[in-house]
Amino acid sequence: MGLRGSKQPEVQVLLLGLDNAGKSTLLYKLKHNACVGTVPTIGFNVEMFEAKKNRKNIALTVWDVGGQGKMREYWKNFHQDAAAVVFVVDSSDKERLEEARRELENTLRSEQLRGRPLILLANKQDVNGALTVTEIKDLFNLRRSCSARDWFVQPCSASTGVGVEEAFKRVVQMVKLPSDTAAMKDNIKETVHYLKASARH
Ligand SMILES: Nc1nc2c(ncn2[C@@H]2O[C@H](COP(=O)(O)OP(=O)(O)OP(=O)(O)O)[C@@H](O)[C@H]2O)c(=O)[nH]1
Ligand SMILES: [Mg+2]
Repeated sequence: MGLRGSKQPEVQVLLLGLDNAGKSTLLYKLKHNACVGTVPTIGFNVEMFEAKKNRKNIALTVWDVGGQGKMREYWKNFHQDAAAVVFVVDSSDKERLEEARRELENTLRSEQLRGRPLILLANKQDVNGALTVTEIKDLFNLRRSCSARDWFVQPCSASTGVGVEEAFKRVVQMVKLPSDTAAMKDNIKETVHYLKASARH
C-alpha cells in the first residue's frame, strides 16, 4: 500500500462495513462529488485524497473493501497499515444492524488495529425511518468496545452528500500521522529506559 514518491505524510484509511452499506457510494461522492451508480465491490477500490492537518499537506489513501460475506475474510489483509478505520452502517437496515455490530467488534479485536481511531458512519440518513445517531450509538455500545481508542459517530448520506465532508474532516482530525506515532514510540522508549534506570538505583 502506498503513494510512492510522495514527500508529504501519508496515511492509509480503511473503509469497511457490510455489503450495501454505501462504502463505494461514499468514496466516489468524496472523490468526485457525484452520486455514481455502484455495483457490489469484489476486491477493493482505492482513491487518494489530499488534506491539511496541523497546517501540513497530507495524503490519505482510502481503501474501500467489499463487504459481502465472502469478502470479509480479506478485511484483515488491510489491517496492518491502516491508520484509521471508517465503518459504514446502513442506518435504515434494522435487520442487519446486529450483523454489522458483530463484524465491527471482530474487526476491532485485531491486534494490528490496536489504538487506531474508529469513525462510525451512520449512513443513509435520508431514508425515512433510519435510526438516529443516538440509537446507533446505543446499539453499538462503542463506549465499551472502544475504551482504548478514539471514536466518533457521524450521521451522513452518501447519496445526498449530507455529512460526508464532515466525516472526512473528522477522519483527518482523528488520524495519527506516522511522525506522531514515531514520536509516541520514542516517548515510550525513553520512559521505559528511565524507569529501568530508576529501578536499578
Ligand atoms: N438512500 C440511500 N442509498 C444509499 C446511500 N448510500 C448508498 N446507497 C445505496 O446503497 C446501495 C449500495 O451502495 P454501495 O456503495 O455499492 O455499497 P457498498 O457498501 O460499497 O457495498 P459492497 O461493495 O457490496 O460492500 C446502492 O444502491 C447505493 O445507491 C445513502 O446514503 N442513501
Ligand atoms: Mg462497494
